[in-house]
Amino acid sequence: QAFLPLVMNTWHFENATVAAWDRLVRARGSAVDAAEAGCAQCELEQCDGSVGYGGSPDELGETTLDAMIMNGDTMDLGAVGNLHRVKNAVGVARAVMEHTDHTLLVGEAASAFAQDMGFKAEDLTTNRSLNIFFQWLKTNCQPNFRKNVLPDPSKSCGPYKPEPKQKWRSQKPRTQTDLHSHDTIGMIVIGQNGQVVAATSTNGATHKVPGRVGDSPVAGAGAYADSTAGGAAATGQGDIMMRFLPSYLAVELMRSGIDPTTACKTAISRIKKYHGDFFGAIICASKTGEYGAACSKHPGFGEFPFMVFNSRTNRPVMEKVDCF
Ligand code: SD4
Repeated sequence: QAFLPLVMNTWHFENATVAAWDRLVRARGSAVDAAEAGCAQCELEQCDGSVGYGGSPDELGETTLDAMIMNGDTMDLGAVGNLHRVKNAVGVARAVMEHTDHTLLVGEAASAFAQDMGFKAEDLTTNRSLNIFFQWLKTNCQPNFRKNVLPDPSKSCGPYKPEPKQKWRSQKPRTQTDLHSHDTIGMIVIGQNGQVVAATSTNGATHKVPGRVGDSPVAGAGAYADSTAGGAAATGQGDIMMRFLPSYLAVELMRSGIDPTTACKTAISRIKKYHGDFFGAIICASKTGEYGAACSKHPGFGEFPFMVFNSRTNRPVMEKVDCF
């Protein structure tokens, strides 16, 4: 049985769930307002260091952000990729949706747009992100690092390899926070009126090649919303996941009458066919508020937590799904 309204998000980011619910129900905001508020809460709190400023430094040590928001009533979408020096990436994504005819702005020009729209320019580097960067430099800086490129160690170190994250994941997590590091907030909000909105925000992959944009700001990859079918949002190895548009697939499966859990599983299975143990998860909700989730089993990642707040739970509840 389904219960609207619904707020649902990836991982255990409970304050984000509550922020979205408060905006939707207590402040009588729209589902767009709520999804923005939820993701913005994580950006502010730097959820697990993987959302917002001060996390996932790239090969040059800089933190950049990816975010999107999609309105399933109008099918409008705004997104930013590789956003520099602006903390509130989901706010900028909403500005792209509401103040331009475009869908996705990237890089320095996206930052210039953000500043034009009144967002503050600030350094996204913190002691924490610098430490991560310098630790990585110590072990990974090889001068002649990219094929057919003359060595220029002053420029960058690399090549980018996701190993540090995978190695880290296969270790026993030390704390609850460690367990969930390096993850994106993906949120689905369905208003009482049936409006489906999906949003994401992340600082992406650690030690990425500068310029890399992940799945989170890509329509149908990081998230998708269509009020005539449902919504979905993904987290995990975006470089792989974005090739399969898992959020779009899940929403289309729900449109055809498939239940949300099966839709999520099918979207993950499609990727597993080619990448047996990729790291990734997806949450799905049908337009009536039924929901489900699925994740791919990966060393050190056997279950995936997600948050649900609806008129039945009447409070934020963390649920878990076993990965397969
Ligand atoms: C990305 N999907 O940029 C994001 C990061 C993430 O777990 O969710 N990591 O690839």
